[in-house]
Amino acid sequence: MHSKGVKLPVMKIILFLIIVIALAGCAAVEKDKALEFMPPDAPIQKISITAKRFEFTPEMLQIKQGVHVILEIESLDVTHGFKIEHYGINITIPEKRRVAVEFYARKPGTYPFQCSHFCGAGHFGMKGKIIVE
Ligand SMILES: [Cu+2]
Repeated sequence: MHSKGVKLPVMKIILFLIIVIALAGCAAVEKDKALEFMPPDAPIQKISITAKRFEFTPEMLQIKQGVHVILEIESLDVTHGFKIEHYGINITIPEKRRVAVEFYARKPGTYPFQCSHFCGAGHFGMKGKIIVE
């Protein structure tokens, strides 16, 4: 009976540690979903971006934390894609068309974006980044 009384707290501690480690693992891969957690009074910032083989212009966007960002992306030539992994955004921009995506810049950080629709030889180098500060 005595040994059982000692083991039980140990088991509880091990279980607790497993839960803590599991939660920490989830936090490490936490992503923002586009407009999740956006307060209704978040200031809006519209930014125009052009896409053409094989670059986005501008390729670096600096955004203040807490802003509701609306990106208007226009393809000047062929069909491109626009993907921001962090915000769960991935859309197609048909040739010579303009498409808007929006997200809430909740946390500071550097979030890469890229073309997600194969557009030719330089496709995999067609990328940029969003810096939220
Ligand atoms: Cu592409």
